[in-house]
Amino acid sequence: MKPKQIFILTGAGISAESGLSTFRDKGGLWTQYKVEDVASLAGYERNPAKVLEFYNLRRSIHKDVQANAGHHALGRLQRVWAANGGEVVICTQNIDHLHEQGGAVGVIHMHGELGKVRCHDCGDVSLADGELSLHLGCGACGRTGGLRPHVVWFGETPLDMDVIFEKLSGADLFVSIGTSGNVYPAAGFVAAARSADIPTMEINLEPSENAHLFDDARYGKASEAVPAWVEELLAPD
Ligand code: BJW
Repeated sequence: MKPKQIFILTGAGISAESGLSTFRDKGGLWTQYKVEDVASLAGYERNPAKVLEFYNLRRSIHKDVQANAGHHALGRLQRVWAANGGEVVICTQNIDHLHEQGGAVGVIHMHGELGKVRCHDCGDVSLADGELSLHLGCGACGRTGGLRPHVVWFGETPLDMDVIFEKLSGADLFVSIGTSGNVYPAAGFVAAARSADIPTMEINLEPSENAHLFDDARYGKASEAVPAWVEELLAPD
């Protein structure tokens, strides 16, 4: 029988073929930058200009990328499932907007969004065009210098965890796509699904750290493996 509620977790691998670097692969971001310098609050407090430079570089790259066949296939799956009374929840660790560009709606960005900033002083979150700088003022409280990228760094609490666990516990299929399974709490979702007797599957270029926890797996490029899986699901019984 086909699943009704599908919970999909995605990571950097789904956006790799759109031209965005992953983190831990050869040549990935964490092989070029020190995580503790650019992805921790302590690093930001030590050298905010350096952190803003890192995110400005990524903002300029993200501006020009396009969703690939993997993102589009998930958008299509979500639409067809909704039209038939089911639900596909897409929860991404990615801070890009390629799922939305691929037609997905209600995407949960558990590690934040590159296109937004958050005021370190008042917590206000807003869209931000152009370069981030220490000279920008917060539209809500007016303070200058406190606008940081709206992303989740190590040691910070990922966003929307209540919704995530509610949706995950109500799913009847958990699918993990393009993530290495190194970073918690996302890396723990497969174990949570298993302990709730929810079938699990991973789609990745290669077996992830958690490969042994999945009931099923498909290994290959996201741009091919994801559309192939979606076609199978959409095929008549
Ligand atoms: C393809 C492909 C293709 C390539 N097709 N596939 C000790 C034990 C357990 C936990 C901890 C611990 N010590 C500390 C912790 C907690 C810590 C953590 O997990 N650390 C580990 C590293 C040990 N976690 C945290 O601090 C998190 N917060 C937290 O735990 O709060 C407590 C809390 C929990 C629960 C409820 C309430 C409170 C926060 C983590 C924040 C992570 N932030 C980053 C940066 C975000 C902003 C930015 O982008 O700059 O998020 S780090 C980075 O890693 C980014 C990613 O979202 C995240 C995951 O990476 P991802 O997506 O898996 O990428 P890769 O590169 O690792 O893998 C890519 C995969 O794709 C590979 O497998 C490839 O094979 C594959 N691939 N090409 C298909 N074409």
